[in-house]
Amino acid sequence: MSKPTKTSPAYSPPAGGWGALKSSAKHLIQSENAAKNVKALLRANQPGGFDCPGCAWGDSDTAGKVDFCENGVKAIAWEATSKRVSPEFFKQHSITELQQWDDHSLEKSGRLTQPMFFDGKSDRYQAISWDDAFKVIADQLQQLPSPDQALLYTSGRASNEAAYMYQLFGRVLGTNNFPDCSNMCHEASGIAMTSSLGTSKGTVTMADFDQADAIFVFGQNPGTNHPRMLGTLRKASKRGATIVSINNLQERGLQQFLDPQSPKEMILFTGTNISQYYFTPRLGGDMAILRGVAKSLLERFKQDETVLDGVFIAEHCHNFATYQQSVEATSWERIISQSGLSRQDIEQITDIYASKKKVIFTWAMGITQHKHSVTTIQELINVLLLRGNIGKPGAGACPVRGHSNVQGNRTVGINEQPPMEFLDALDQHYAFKTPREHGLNTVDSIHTMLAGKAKVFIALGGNFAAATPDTTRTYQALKQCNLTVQISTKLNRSHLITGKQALILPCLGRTEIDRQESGEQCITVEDSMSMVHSSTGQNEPASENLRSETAIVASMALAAVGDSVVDWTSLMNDYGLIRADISKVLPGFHDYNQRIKVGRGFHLDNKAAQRQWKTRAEKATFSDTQLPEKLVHEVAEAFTDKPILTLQTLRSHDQYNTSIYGMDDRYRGIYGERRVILVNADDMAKQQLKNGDKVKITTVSSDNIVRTITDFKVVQYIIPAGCAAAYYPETNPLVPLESTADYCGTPTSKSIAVSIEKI
Ligand SMILES: Nc1nc2c(c(=O)[nH]1)N[C@H]1C(S)=C(S)[C@@H](COP(=O)(O)OP(=O)(O)OC[C@H]3O[C@@H](n4cnc5c(=O)[nH]c(N)nc54)[C@H](O)[C@@H]3O)O[C@H]1N2
Ligand SMILES: Nc1nc2c(c(=O)[nH]1)N[C@H]1C(S)=C(S)[C@@H](COP(=O)(O)OP(=O)(O)OC[C@H]3O[C@@H](n4cnc5c(=O)[nH]c(N)nc54)[C@H](O)[C@@H]3O)O[C@H]1N2
Ligand SMILES: [Mo]
Repeated sequence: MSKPTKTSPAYSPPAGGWGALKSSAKHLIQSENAAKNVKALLRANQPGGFDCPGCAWGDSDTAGKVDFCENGVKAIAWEATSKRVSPEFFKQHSITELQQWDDHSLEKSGRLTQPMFFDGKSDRYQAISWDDAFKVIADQLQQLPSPDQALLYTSGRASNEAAYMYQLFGRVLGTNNFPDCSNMCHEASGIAMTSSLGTSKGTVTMADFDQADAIFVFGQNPGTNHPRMLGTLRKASKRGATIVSINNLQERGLQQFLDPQSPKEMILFTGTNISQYYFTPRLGGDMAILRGVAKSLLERFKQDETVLDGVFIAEHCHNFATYQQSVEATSWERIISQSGLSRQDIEQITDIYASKKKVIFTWAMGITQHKHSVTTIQELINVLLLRGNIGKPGAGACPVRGHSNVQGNRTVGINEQPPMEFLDALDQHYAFKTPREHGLNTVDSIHTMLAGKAKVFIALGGNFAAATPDTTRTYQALKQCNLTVQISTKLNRSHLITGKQALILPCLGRTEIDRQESGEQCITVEDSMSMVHSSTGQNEPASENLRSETAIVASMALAAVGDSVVDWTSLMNDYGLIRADISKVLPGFHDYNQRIKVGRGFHLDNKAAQRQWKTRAEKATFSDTQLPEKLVHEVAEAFTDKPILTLQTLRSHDQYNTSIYGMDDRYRGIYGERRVILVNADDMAKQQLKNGDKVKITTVSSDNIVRTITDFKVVQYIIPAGCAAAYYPETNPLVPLESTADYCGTPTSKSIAVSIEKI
């Protein structure tokens, strides 16, 4: 199945190009704030400007040039809309009524303007003052029999300053319960890389992409989700680097890209070919591919010693011999059946890999949301190690993060399993005793709420009710809380699935000016390449009643835990003081306030990138696990006689996670609807399904819980047999809470065994 790039049946122009410009213009106009937003866009990702809330891709060195993409335009236009959800709106619409609205209509209603309270008695939110809102939270927290009955969720858009204050608040309160979006996202990357390399972060910088001989893109759709990465890949491809995509769908952006920022390409309408090679494995087949590459390399090594980097392995690596045995014990038959690729494909991948001196592997959700994600990423690292592709220029491991500051949130302490050194540093700096027991991750939090053992749920951003798995049970869980609190910019599902009482606390967005007592503030974020830089909002706030996330967290903390341990008010008045605290507590942040003023900020040291290994063995460690015994469809066969499909739940081109901007998925040729399931022609024939037939989709699992969603339209699509794809969050009711990745608890959103039935 290996081939040079094939044209997608769905969309023939290159990704980007005039289509992207047209779509950007449409979203700017719909924001009803076009002129203001164009001005704002010119400041996106520029020194002194704001960090685009679109994604976590690194900034290129484009001082003086624009550095944003269609994704960023949508994110900014969506935040900087002129529409408002005021107290009047809540007078007009009851909670029960709003529950009937779809996600698109909810968020499209505009920016939240005022704190709102649902007191559990009427069916409506009513305006409340900020002080009274903080009092409600403090009362509820103080009534808990244990601080561990509180859950503090974070979505990765919060700034370093807000996230640091939030974790400090939780720990002064006495809990490590910090479920966060990364539990559903790149958790597996952190866990795998920590055990193999002693770092949870990527080892490359933007400069490495300029030097790599080959870049392998695993399980990622940058054309939609990280469009600025396409600019980087385009540049690499133009200078002759080989780009290889491994993805079960033939994503348009990975095939051809016409850079809207290149006038020449735009006028001549000639895009750049991105991937020279494109392989389409079955869902969950990547570990088997990588194992195949390792097996082939080890076989070739017998004839040609230069195939492996023997000096690097001898000097820097641990456990090679055991790994070698483990690879030898894996049969080709198993590798081929599990990967869904042929032996020739795998040999071809090995040819490319072995012929290049400097190689980068990037990956995202197609790798991290499977049952065996941690071992798959360990195998990615194993293959990199075999040829010394860690810790040299132009080579390395690059987990491409999602939310624009999800990496920074972890760095500053949003972690339900915090490192002991970090807690020790907090104890020392603030003179209190941090809780030491591990807290709850996202899925465990839902179980705990369901069991009635967590009663106050606070969310710093995000849309927990919609983003999490097993929707029916998640709703039940949230409803059992005494209080749910959402710190948000826009109305979403999580405001409507309430505890006995609920609060909506409206906050400033990234694009807005943040004024505190000491003057206008900047915040800081960290991108996927560990660059920390500042971000300064440019727009006037959507309402004068909004507060910054940092100020909301500080006021909540002051009301709930007082100021005997931390002087919340001073920190809130001047974020420079928060950064000064961070620089004392966390390594790598010395002179934080000074260094963010220079250029594009500073790079956080990555020991693995310098070939220093903070692993147990103090070496880069080969992981010797075997391929999974069975993939999900094989496990599911025991529970049903019906034909089984493995379903991946993914993003369309017109959404940002649970924020649905529109109903089109341009690059996949789907327009005007989201309730679709992409199925292979043979699978359709087997079940006598025609294009456009309506089906219900049911999870196949061993428990007695029925998980069904209905009224989905079948779309015939080029996808490996036995695999299917449909959009998130509509499909979240299908993901069992119990179906999580080994060692990291991430819901297996990219491999759910389902059956489909015509309705
Ligand atoms: N516009 C926009 N930008 C975003 C987001 C958004 O929703 N919209 N979300 C942000 C966030 S939080 C994140 S985490 C990232 C997500 O970025 P992505 O990881 O690109 O997101 P998904 O849409 O989930 O796409 C998964 C890709 O992996 C492929 N895939 C699925 N399973 C497998 C597999 O088993 N093997 C292989 N090889 N491929 C597989 C799918 O076909 C798809 O191309 O994007 C961030 N940026
Ligand atoms: N089935 C399935 N489920 C998934 C995934 C999948 O691929 N498939 N992906 C998972 C992944 S990778 C992730 S990261 C999670 C995402 O989970 P979350 O991060 O919880 O969800 P989002 O949809 O990004 O959150 C959107 C909301 O954030 C609020 N918001 C936007 N900007 C700001 C801001 O600046 N500040 C504040 N306070 N609020 C703001 C708005 O109110 C908006 O409604 O979902 C996960 N769930
Ligand atoms: Mo994510």
